[in-house]
Amino acid sequence: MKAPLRVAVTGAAGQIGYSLLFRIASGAMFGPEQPVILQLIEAPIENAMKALEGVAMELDDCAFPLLKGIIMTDDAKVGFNNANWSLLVGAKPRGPGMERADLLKDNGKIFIAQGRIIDEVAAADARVAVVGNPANTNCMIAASQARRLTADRFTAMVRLDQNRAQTQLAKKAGVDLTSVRDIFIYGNHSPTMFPAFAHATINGKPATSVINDSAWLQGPFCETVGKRGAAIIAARGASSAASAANALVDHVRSLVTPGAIHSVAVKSNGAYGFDPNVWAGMPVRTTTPGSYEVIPGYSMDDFAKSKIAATNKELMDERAMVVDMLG
Ligand code: NAX
Repeated sequence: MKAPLRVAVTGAAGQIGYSLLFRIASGAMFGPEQPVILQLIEAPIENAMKALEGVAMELDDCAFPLLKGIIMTDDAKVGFNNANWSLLVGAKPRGPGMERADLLKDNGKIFIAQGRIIDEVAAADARVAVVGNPANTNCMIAASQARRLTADRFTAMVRLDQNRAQTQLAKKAGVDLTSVRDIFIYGNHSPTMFPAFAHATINGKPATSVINDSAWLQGPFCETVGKRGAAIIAARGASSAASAANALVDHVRSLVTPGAIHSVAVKSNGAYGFDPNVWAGMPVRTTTPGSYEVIPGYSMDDFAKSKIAATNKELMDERAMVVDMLG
């Protein structure tokens, strides 16, 4: 039996947490041979810790063979201690009438503190995946605090957007979604993201020739993927949670699977026209478990370049709003 992995999860009593923790404990994230210890972190507020106790009772009641321990805490130093993976799901939601700059700054404080503590107390092989919004910028902020851990250890999730795009292409083409490959998300996890349909394939052929409808690809396709989160809120009265948890399972599973090709928001190396200081969605190939390389060389036409310029600008604007907070 392998030694258990320590998986810290913030916002563990929230909506996404409620779908996520059971998937981790069942083996969906790290595989059926890998035991885990869940280190659940909540905000230091009474209701959250009480709700967390209920979630932990349910985890106990699942009798997951791979679950070797549960830690519940509102102290980040305890929660991130020796963590191999830190999944940063908890964040402050945008309140009514709140300016985006204030949201960025309020969350910035949370991610500065968490970045510092992870750098201090997490395991030597620590990896961090950020979900809490604005995810790319929160990830950049957390990474800015690290002195021991290198920037490549900090990733943000754009996998939900990739999964959404894959399904939309499959539906339009009338094929099984497993026929759709190499659909990558560039840029911010926000409506400006760019699902680069020109490189996607359907049954091995270019998606653009199978679908053969550039007006749909450039218009409704990009819009549906970019605004899917809002459509779910309008329909469900609550933001996407199960699909977001599922995407985080995919994000981490792909990052621990050498050879996997997938979209991850990583520190830009200047590729594809992104500013080198932002965290942007890119196509990556996992090299060794937890490590990856950006796949270079996809050619971008004028439409793609303009979409990437817009999402890069948004990321740079977000960075400018918090730059005085960075380490
Ligand atoms: P909830 O409001 O249900 O849960 C958030 C939880 O985080 C709460 O229990 C809260 O007490 C906790 N929390 C807040 N501050 C904390 C702190 N400093 N330390 C530890 N815990 C803290 O939100 P939920 O629906 O679970 O969404 C969580 C985050 O994911 C939000 O920021 C949301 O915008 C973001 N999303 C990101 C997505 C992505 O693709 N990157 C998609 C889904 C989701 O919208």
